[in-house]
Amino acid sequence: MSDDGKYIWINGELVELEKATIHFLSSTLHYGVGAFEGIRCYDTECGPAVFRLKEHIKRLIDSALIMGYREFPYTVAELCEATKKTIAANGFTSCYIRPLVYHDGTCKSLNLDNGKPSVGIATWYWGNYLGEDAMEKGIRANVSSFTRHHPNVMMTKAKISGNYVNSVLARTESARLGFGEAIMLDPQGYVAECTGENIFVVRNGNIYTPPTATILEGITRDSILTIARELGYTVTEQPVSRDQLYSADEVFMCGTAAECVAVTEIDFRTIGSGRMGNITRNIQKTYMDVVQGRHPLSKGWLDYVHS
Ligand code: PPE
Repeated sequence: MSDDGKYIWINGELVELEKATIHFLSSTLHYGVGAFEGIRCYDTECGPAVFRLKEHIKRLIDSALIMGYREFPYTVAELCEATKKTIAANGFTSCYIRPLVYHDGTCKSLNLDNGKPSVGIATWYWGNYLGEDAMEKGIRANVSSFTRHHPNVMMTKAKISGNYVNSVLARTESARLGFGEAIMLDPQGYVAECTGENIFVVRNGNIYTPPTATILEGITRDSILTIARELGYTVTEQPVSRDQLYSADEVFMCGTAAECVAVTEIDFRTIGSGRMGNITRNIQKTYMDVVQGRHPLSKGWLDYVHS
């Protein structure tokens, strides 16, 4: 089987991947007027299960509304069902899920009201986003020369397609410099997030993470706040400076695609021991137990595909 699912759900129909095309004049293609999600389905003892599906679909619809649509054609429940239907049709036991809201208007207008939202849901098999070894060995990161969005320039709570040009700039630069991921600072110069993950810092046994004012409110970040507190750690949401990263005992990043990955070096400075730290390991292990259905928290957060 190819890594890509054979069928894409588009506006209520399952369409073969090759036939799921969009018009060349689509304003989503020209201007980035789209909104998307990244969700994971895990292979659990009770069959395939989607992690925090409702929260992801709610954020998808919120992204579309933040972008300016005044009406959205589907409810959260309808798109949750559509997601499960797509996974089942493609026969995946585990996969990555990419719903996309795209504008069916053309590039001849910048007015969102000249068109309606369409929705597609794709699925594919995806290993770890930051590389095969990332989960065990961690990654090396740089602080990007590109600044993360100001929330009044691009709507940072929304996963708007066009927002990701900023991530592409930073990620491409980072890869060409030989790093595994870029850490981005907000317009005030504080640590914001990575190109596709949120970030946590461990100092003297306590955990810190930047507040949500300028960042994407990650669902993995939210899950890890709960997990870390359940494990007995103190977690504080407070501004983090670049040099607090350099002198941290541990740094880790988290997101749906990346899951939970240690950062062992930043801008050529070794973080802690230079290996994944104990707190990161503990949180990573618990997170993987939760998403794979082996933890009491799994119950409220997993949505079984064949229920
Ligand atoms: N910040 C950004 C900028 C971001 O893109 C993500 C997700 C997160 C934080 C973490 O959010 P959450 O997945 O809800 O915990 N990045 C997606 C991958 C981006 C890409 O398309 O590449 C993801 O993890 O699915």
